Amino acid sequence: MPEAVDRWVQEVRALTEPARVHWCTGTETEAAELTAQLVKSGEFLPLNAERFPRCYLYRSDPNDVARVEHLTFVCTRSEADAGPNNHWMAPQAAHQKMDALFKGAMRGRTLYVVPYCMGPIGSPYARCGVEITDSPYVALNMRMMTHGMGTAALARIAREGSFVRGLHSTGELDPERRFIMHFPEELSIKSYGSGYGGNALLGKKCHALRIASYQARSEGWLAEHMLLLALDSPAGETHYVAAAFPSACGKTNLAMLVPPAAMPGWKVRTLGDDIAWLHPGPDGRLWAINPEAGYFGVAPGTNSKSNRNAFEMVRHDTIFTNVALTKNGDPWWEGMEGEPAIDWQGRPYDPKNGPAAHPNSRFTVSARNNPSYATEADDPAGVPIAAIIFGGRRRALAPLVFEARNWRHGVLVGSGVASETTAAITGKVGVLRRDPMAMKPFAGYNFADYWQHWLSVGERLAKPPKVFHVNWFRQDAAGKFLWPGFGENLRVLKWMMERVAGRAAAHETPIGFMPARADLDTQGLGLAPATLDELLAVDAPAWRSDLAHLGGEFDQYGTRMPEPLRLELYDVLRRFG
Ligand code: OXD
Ligand code: MN
Repeated sequence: MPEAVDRWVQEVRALTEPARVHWCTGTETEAAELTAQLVKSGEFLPLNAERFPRCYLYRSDPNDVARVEHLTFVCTRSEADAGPNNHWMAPQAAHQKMDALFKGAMRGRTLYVVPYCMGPIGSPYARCGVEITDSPYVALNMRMMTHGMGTAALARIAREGSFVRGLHSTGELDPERRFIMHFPEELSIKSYGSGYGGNALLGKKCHALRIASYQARSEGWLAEHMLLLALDSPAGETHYVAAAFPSACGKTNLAMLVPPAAMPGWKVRTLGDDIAWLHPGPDGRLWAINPEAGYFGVAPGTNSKSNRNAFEMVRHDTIFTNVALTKNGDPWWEGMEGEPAIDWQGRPYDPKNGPAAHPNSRFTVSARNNPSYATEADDPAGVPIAAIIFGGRRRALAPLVFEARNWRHGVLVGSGVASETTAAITGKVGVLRRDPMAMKPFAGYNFADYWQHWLSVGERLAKPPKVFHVNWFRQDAAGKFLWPGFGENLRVLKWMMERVAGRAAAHETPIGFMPARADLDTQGLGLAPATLDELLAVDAPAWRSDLAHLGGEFDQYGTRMPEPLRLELYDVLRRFG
């Protein structure tokens, strides 16, 4: 038993006064016991055992259904280190506030000690943490979402000595007493008052993104909100791609893409659907691991057409959160065939009450359930990245695809990512917000320093990946999507990989390199040439005003803003003439 962990557990025990302490081992037996306990207490509803073996439905408090960015803080000693991109609180004040909430918070409850590893347990790039939680639902989710939960992670911590401390209590689920605090300088997290997803499964957004991004900066790597996929071509080539999209923009769907019938021989295999840790390798390439071992995916919209792999993988050994039920006890959400009978709050379904499944309802499942699982995800060395893709959900402006001129321009493209908001966070849906590198909610430090760090990482890459930007979500004036999306996105990936291999044509525009209509494989799609032209158009006045807006965003960062990025922005403006 690592002494530092034991000491910390004793401290937390004295503060929170639980009735019991349970050190998680991660075994099947333990998981079965926790599950049985949740079934007994009524928190888990077993689903139809024949059609959905070992699947359960969990309903969260209706007040607690999404990440709460306005209650999420980065507590660095200096406010400027957290940056205008984060809510900040002084560490001492934050600790005081949180410790007052945690005082006696676990009375009558069990304190679970959840050691875990982000990344393959034998990987030098992996990092360990321990989450203390009073939620058995969280412990079970962490078992699927992380590597080596329990004994294996604890053994690594004993060897290494260091770990991220994450303290969590569901508290009273009172939104007035809910805070997610990060102390990157201390490698610690305190989360109180929510039992949901990214607020409570501390390995994910809190550790693998906010704390890790800070750690990565001092250690010379990047922790990013990116899916990771392997793209196999009919000629037998494999390329690894990392892609950053804001929440609920289809990262899981892209990571598990099923090729269209018109593209035989192509294959997409999944390494990860949400987070990538990227390291410059000794060979001058960028190497990536997925720190996670499972998916916490958005259920609505997942169906046999949009994502056949995901649809199949959630048919066994899955925890569903806030989905609806059919009359047969099967899980149901919008976008699926059939009818809901019971809504996400357990009421008989009535369309007057809104959607049957909560729009941010989720499935938690082990990555190994995925029929398209890429075994390279287990490689401790990671995989070399050929391309980084940025993207957002934008009705207008951003074309289907363009390629940055070089790494530095790619950093500008990433910093300009913007997307229309979805249900993954609380707040308004459909509002365009700037979400640089899709990391607005997740960068654990000042964006200006973060962009500088991206530039510095690029300097260490003799063979940097190509950087692209995509937009699957362009609409015409009537609000109709111009691009079919889903499996057909492979056509765009194909062009990118041909670019990487130096085989595909492109022409230069002020925003970067773009395919001409004929450079994209659109055979059999039935897209009107005018539609393709619209998808590939660069609207100069609209771009000028978008870049001016981005320049205004940069101004917020004052003198910390890296000069090369400003110069890059002027360069694009200059190209527009
Ligand atoms: C997620 C998110 O849950 O980005 O992955 O919100
Ligand atoms: Mn995410």
